Amino acid sequence: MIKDSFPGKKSVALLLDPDKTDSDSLEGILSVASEYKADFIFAGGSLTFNSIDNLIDAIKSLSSIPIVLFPGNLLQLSRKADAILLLSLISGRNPELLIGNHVIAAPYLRDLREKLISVGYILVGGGNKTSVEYISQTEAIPADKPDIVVATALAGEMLGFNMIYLEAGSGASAPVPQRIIREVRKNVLIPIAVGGGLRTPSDISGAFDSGANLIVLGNSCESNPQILADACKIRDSFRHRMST
Ligand code: 1GP
Repeated sequence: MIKDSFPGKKSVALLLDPDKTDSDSLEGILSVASEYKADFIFAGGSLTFNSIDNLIDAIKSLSSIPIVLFPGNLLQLSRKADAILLLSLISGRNPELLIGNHVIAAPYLRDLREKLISVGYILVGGGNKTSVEYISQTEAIPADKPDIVVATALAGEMLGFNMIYLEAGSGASAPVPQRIIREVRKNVLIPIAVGGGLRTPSDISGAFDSGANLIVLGNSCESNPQILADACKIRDSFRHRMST
């Protein structure tokens, strides 16, 4: 079961958005993901022009990498994924994204319990306002306020979330600062995922080095699939270092 090992060691996830993925690009990026053994395919996005089930079917026909639902909204629930992130936007104060949507989703999810991974989802502001901030109608925690991020992550851990997700927002001009990841790592024991604006090998190794267990890559892989291969190689070198 994915949930039990999620994410047990340094891991890489490729994020595919149903609205940004066409069949040609899907084939190309999934062949890189399979060759370099990406750990997970995340499926989800901020808007929902296209069906998440169709995307999951297409991914399954091309790869055997576990698919993790990363739902941007209730229209993106699916029974087809191997695991489901139950995200609570704990950096914000929008009650629908803290508990309201979960109440609506719970009856649908009750027989999928073994697939659920509860996530304390924390937006960290960079510069530009991101889609997730606008759509969620919440404010990200400013990147120069690490104490607030740490306090929020600690509260998430105390409330029993399985994982903390530090999110700069898809296409963010800068990723979550490494000192923030480091501070959160020092303070919580549960796994930390980091995503948004990771574009270069040094962004990726910096995030791992600062304590991220899982890094999530979306936009950068669309324009430069090689970055996914680089990320997997960096992950492998961290795993190797940790096992020696
Ligand atoms: C997942 O939102 C990210 O956490 C993905 O961000 O598209 O900027 O990689 P990018």
